[in-house]
Amino acid sequence: MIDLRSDTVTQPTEAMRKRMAAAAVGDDVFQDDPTVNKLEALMAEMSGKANALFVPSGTMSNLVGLLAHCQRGEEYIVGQGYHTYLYEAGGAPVLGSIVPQPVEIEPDGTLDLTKVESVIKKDDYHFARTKLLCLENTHNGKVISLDYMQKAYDFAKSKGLSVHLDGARAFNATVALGCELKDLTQYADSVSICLSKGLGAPVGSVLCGDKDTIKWARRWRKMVGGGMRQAGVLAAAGIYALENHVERLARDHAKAKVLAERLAEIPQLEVKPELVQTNMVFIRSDKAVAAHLADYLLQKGIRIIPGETMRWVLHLDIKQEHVDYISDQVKAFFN
Ligand code: TLP
Repeated sequence: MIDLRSDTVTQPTEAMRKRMAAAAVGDDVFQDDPTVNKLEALMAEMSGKANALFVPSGTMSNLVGLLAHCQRGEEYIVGQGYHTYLYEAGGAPVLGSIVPQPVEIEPDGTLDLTKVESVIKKDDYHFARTKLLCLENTHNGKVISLDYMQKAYDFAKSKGLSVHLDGARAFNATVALGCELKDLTQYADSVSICLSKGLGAPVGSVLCGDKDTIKWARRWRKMVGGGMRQAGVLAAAGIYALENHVERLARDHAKAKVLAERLAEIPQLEVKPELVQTNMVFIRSDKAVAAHLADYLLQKGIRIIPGETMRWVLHLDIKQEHVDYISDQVKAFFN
């Protein structure tokens, strides 16, 4: 099956499974799993932060990150369509009693800082206290520039706010920008990075930040049931991914571009190859046609999520020859 629904669907490679099987483990709640400790040290080093914390998912990493910055009744400003607002089942307000203040996202995936400024609450007991600006990079496959990151960070600091970066796909951003992770993460107080997306690990995310932030996040992780025991088998997959699967993300980006170019030749679909920056292709089509297309492709061994706007995601398990096969099958459907 060629699965385009997300880059979360990747299968661990043979070499990764070997590293997992051979991992030295301990009880990570006691902080004595050597492989988890190694992964956390590696991620802290790569992100230029003092500490890091291994957690089961990006959702939990964002949650404990937000809660490390905001106390009950405090507010975080966030993009209307960012994962930390829209796709985490309302975890931050429900579990953490913190208040999201969504702001419309600009076409390039950033937040307009004038709009952000306009929703910062003044110090008045009628209002929630604004504490945090939450960004996302990449957002819907779009890379947010270092220039914007710096501006947003400086702006946040001038307003006394912290910055959390949902960097679920931060490595897609750094590979596209041609920079190191720390060049990007220097503009955030905390960053959540997923190992289980384009990097191809089966499970896991890492929250990076200063000592205090990670100390709080560790406490929240325990509270929400994310304290794992012999988690070194999972951390080993993450270390393997960091060592072997970062640079190769460029290949996913190239495949996405080629796929977008091929699909753009089909008049019934609206695709803009020039907007493809990383591993995601967005395709607009008639909703009913998309549903038929999804059924047709499934019979041909290709899985997509149908819709008026579809996101097709390229990853480790989709080879160049699959790109040819996918575009041939889509063309065959429309012919
Ligand atoms: N996103 C998933 C879905 O939930 C939409 C996907 O298939 O893309 N931040 C961002 C920007 C994400 O895209 C995701 C996953 C997460 C955080 C959460 O990661 P997990 O799935 O590990 O909780």
